Amino acid sequence: MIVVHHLNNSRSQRILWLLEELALPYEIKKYERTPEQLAPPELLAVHPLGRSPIITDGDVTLAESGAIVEYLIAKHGNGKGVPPYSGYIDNLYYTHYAEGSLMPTIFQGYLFDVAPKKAPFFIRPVLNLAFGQLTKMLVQRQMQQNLSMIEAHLEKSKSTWFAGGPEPTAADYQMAFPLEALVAASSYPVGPKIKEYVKAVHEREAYKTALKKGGEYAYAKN
Ligand SMILES: N[C@@H](CCC(=O)N[C@@H](CS)C(=O)NCC(=O)O)C(=O)O
Repeated sequence: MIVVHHLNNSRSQRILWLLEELALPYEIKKYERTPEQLAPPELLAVHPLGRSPIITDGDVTLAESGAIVEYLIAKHGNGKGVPPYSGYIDNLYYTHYAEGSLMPTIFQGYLFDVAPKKAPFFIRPVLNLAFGQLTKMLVQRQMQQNLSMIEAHLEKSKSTWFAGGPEPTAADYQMAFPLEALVAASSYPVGPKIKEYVKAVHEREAYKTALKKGGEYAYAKN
């Protein structure tokens, strides 16, 4: 039996969505974020980094959502979730880009925003100024480039999905999380194609079922 070590409000929602699309039996072991929004220490007993998602499948314990998505499609997909030949490169790129480039940029923006708020009140004005400058110099330009690239890709895609095929592939399971987070919880100017894409993900029956099973998740908003 596949077990998903699932943290509330987290990337592991993408694994539940995939498992529902593949119609596989699985078990969810739920973990709650601490008041500091971190994963609880019990996850360290499953994997040395103690972050979610992690799956166990027989004697395999696997972390890193991209690796989990590729493993589940290859080992248990029965041909589902595989891109068309013409979409092989797009699938490869967006599967890795989601966590390799996009998420770090989003997270950098989040840190620059939150750092002054966590500081003692008397140094907040200085930090606001410094982190505001960093956000302008580093994050805003990068976010604009990232969002334009994704918007242009979705505009030219032959279908709703990143690899241009009839069904979601690994690239979609990886890209849906950052895109829905950007739509639901950021002030970045997200383009119409990205919004349409997030809506299409949320309309999948498998996604809805995964959402019910996963519990608290703040980003399923259109
Ligand atoms: N690149 C990893 C990121 C894993 C990760 O940072 N997960 C977050 C949940 S979205 C987490 O466990 N955060 C809690 C913590 O860092 O303590 C992946 O895609 O699996």
